[in-house]
Order: sequence, then structure tokens, then C-alpha cells
Amino acid sequence: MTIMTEKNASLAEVETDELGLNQVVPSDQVKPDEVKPTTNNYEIAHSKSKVFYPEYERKSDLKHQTHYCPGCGHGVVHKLIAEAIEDLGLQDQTILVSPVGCSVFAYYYFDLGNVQVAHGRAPAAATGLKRACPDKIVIAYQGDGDLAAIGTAEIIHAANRGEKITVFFVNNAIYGMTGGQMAPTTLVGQRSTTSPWGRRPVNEGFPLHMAELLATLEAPVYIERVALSDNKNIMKARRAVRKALELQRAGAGFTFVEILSPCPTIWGKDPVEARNWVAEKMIPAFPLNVFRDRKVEIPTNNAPPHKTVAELVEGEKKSAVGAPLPKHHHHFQQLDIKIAGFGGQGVLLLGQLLAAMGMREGLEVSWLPSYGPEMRSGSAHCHVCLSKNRIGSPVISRPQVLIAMNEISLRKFAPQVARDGIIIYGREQLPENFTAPQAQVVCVPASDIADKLGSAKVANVVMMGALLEETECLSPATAMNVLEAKVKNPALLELDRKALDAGRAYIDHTVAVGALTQADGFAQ
Ligand SMILES: Cc1ncc(C[n+]2csc(CCOP(=O)(O)OP(=O)(O)O)c2C)c(N)n1
Ligand code: SF4
Repeated sequence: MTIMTEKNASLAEVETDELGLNQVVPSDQVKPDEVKPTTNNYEIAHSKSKVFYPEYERKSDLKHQTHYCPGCGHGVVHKLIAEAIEDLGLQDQTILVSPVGCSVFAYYYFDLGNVQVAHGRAPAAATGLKRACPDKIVIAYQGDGDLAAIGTAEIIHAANRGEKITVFFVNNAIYGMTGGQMAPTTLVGQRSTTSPWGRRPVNEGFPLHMAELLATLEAPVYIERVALSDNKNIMKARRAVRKALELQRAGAGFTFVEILSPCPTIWGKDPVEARNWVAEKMIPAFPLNVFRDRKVEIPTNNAPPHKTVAELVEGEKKSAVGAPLPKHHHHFQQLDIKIAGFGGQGVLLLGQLLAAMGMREGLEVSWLPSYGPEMRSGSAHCHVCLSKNRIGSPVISRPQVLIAMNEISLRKFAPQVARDGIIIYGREQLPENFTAPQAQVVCVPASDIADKLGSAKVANVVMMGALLEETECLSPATAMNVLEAKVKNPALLELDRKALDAGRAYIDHTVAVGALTQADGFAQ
């Protein structure tokens, strides 16, 4: 299709895709045999936005078509968003979070930073993106099933926190992608596959009015409902989309545009009938309105001080002990440690202490706990990463070191330990029939040692001493430094000091004289 207005672009050509979006082939690229005679003195007035990819790679034979049905509102909304981004010059700084639903493939069309997230989670993902990259324009694009059903919590809390994101909410009153189940926005009396009798408030409740609901919150700065029912309303929708993005660019808070949108396929209508249905049925049920348009003053006097973790730890380190720590040589790029036992054995605390020590020694660290519902005597374990580089994931599936405080943990996690890894087991002897051929095993009767020192509670610190001596991963001086910062009771601190020394000494002396499964302290 070629759209021209009178001026001088005589030979440029425009190809149309299903969005009603047109791709311009500039006149200098039109091959001679493609040139069709046209009226001279015309210029192109309407073309496909540069914010769309020139070709869509989802399917090789549909490079100029989207997957949307003819007359679908998603195509129109895509066009409005793309043109607004282009006109505002935001293409290089915009991140689009696409949902689950018919618009799940938005990232095949928009040439932006693209993130596709799990059903309903777009506002949560957008929150993380915007907070991590405050200079970016972050858009969450969602359908009504996605936003108002599975994602109800995410949208309400993102709006309530006043996240500086823009949400475009495409309300077509139905679950489109999955074949027409009832959505929270399905109209009273509207039939769907899951309400074939028509929605009855007595059974399915009333439709959710998300714009009105969010407008009860303090934080949002802009909330408007628009409709794709006719050209006039589409122009209003165009303005609303632009306004939301402009507000975000200006640093304002949460902006939300609900767009009443046709779904001809599921509604069983042709595109024109579907548009009319938006006008005749949807707008009376979901009145068009600007529900919020004001800058909200959010008190900042109680905002927490912005300090990095390193700055906070540095402060704590200075106040804990006067002398600077000696520099410890780390012989690893990354050390993955799993610590497991019963709740109450100090398993999680031991992990926290190691992470705090790693931070003090300038390492990247992570600590991830995992425990059952019981506070005491249930099983508990934690994952600790100590690394010279940024840590990709705190989840450890192949630990290099396992600290097992009881037999259950030993049997459960020993098979996970990496080849040539180390298992430190908190008993004097290994249980019968236990083997871990890929790893070295060291037995340390931590509870007995702790008991002799005066408190079974410090068994975890005994294990820490054993770990430090066996692996030399962190410095004992740092361990004491961290304990001094944490333990305020001098008697308990003294006990911890003894426990740390006892764990180290056990590895140094007792293991060497054969108190373990074999003379050098290592199992077969
Ligand atoms: C966790 C999860 N639950 C359910 C689904 C199935 N599912 C996919 S899309 C969809 C509904 C989408 O409807 P809507 O958000 O209104 O978008 P539309 O397709 O109408 O644009 C559902 C329930 C899923 N993919 N993931
Ligand atoms: S099913 Fe409805 S929402 Fe999905 S692409 Fe088709 S018209 Fe659009």
C-alpha cells in the first residue's frame, strides 16, 4: 500500500503489515522493475514506526505480519506506543516488559530493550528494572487476565509504592490467548467458555474496575481509561499513551493507562462489530475518565540513608575493632559452601557469619537460607558463595564444601558435592555404609567439643574453625572481628573464641593422629 500526500516523493513505497502498520521502502531503494507509476508531487504521510523492527523474525514466512488477529486492539496499542516512543526520542532508553497473553510476543515487534516475564509479574519485573536503571523508561504491557487476575497483587503494590513505571493495561474483557475464559473484567452477562450462561454477579462477582481501584491509592500520579472504539477515542488513547511516557521521562511516579480494546476473534465478531461493541457495551461498563492527574507529594524525610552494603560494613568494621585486618590471600575465584543440619544448630547463623567475613575481606558474597516450617529441630540449610567476581545466582547445586552437622544432612547433600570437594561432618565418625568417593571427608565432633567448652551452642563456631583451618578460605582474624561485632556478651564472646580455636586445633592436631575415619582425616 502506498500512502502519499502531494509534494515530491513520487516513488517511495509502503508495505502494510497486519498491525495496519506500514513499512516504507525509500524511493532510492525501490528497484526499477518494482516502480509503479504514481502521481508526482506526493510525499509519504504515514509509515511504520522505526521503533518496530523492519522485519519480524518470529516466523520466516511472516516477516511483515504480526501474529494478532485482524481487528485486534493489541496491534493498535503497539502502534500508539511505538509512535510515542519514536516521537519522544526514547527508543534507545526504553525497556518494554511484555506479559503472558496474546501480546507475549511483543518483543518480536518492538526494537527496544525487551524483557518477557511470567504471567502477571510485569509490574514486579518493571520495578526491579526501573530501580536498577532509573534513567531508563520502563513500560509494563499487560492484558486483563495478566494484570487483574493472576497479577492483582503485583499491580496494586507497584502502584501503591509509586514505582516510576508506566503500565499499559489492555482490557478486552476476556482471556484471549487461552481461548476465551472469563476474566475479572468480563462484563455482567457476557458469555465466556467458563461462564457459558453469562457472567452472574451472584456467582462470579462483578467486573473489577482496575483504574478506579488504583485511583484509591495515594501514590499514582496519572491514571486514565481510554478506548479503541472509534478514531476520536483512538486519538485520545494516543494522547494518554504519550502523556504517561512524558510523565515518566520527567521523573514522575506511577502512570497507568487502561485501554478498552477489541478482541474480535474471541468475541465472535468482525473487526467493525468488535469496535462497536467496545463503544456500546464496554464504555458504559468501564467509563472513560482521567482518574488521577496530579503530582503526589511523597514525604521523603523518613527515607533511609542511601549507603552501599560495603559502606555499611566498613562503618561496622571500624567501630568493631581498632586495628585494620591483615590481608588474606584467597586461593579461589569462587567458593560455594553448603551448610546443613537441624534448626537450632546454628546452621543459618554460621552461613551469615561466613558471608559477613567474606564481605570484610572484600569478596562478593551471597547467603541463601532454606528451612522448613519448624523453627527448632526441623531441617535447615543455607548456601554461601564467596567470590572474587559478581555472583550470578545464590543457589548452589554443586558445593565445593559441605558442612553437615548431622547424619541426615550428610546423606542428603554429600552426593551433590563437587569432585575433589570437601565434606566436614560434625560427628566423630562417619555413619556406616556412607561413601562419598568424589570428595574428601573430615570428621569433627563439634558438639562434644562445644560441650566440653561449656555450651553445645557453639558447635557451629567449632565447625567454622574447622572450615577455616581445613580450607584456609577466610582468615581466623576476620572471624574474630565479625564475632566481636556480633556478640556483645563478653563471656559468650570468650566462649566463641575458644570454640573457633578448638575447631582449628582439632584439624591441626587430632585429625592428624587418626581420630577420624582414616589417618589423614580423609575418607576413601
Ligand atoms: C502461571 C500461568 N497461569 C496460567 C497461564 C495460562 N494463560 C496464558 S495467557 C492467559 C490469559 C491471558 O489473558 P489476558 O491477560 O487477558 O491477555 P489477552 O490474551 O486477552 O491479551 C492465561 C490464563 C500461564 N501461561 N501461566
Ligand atoms: S484472540 Fe483476541 S486478543 Fe488475542 S490476538 Fe486475537 S483478537 Fe487479539
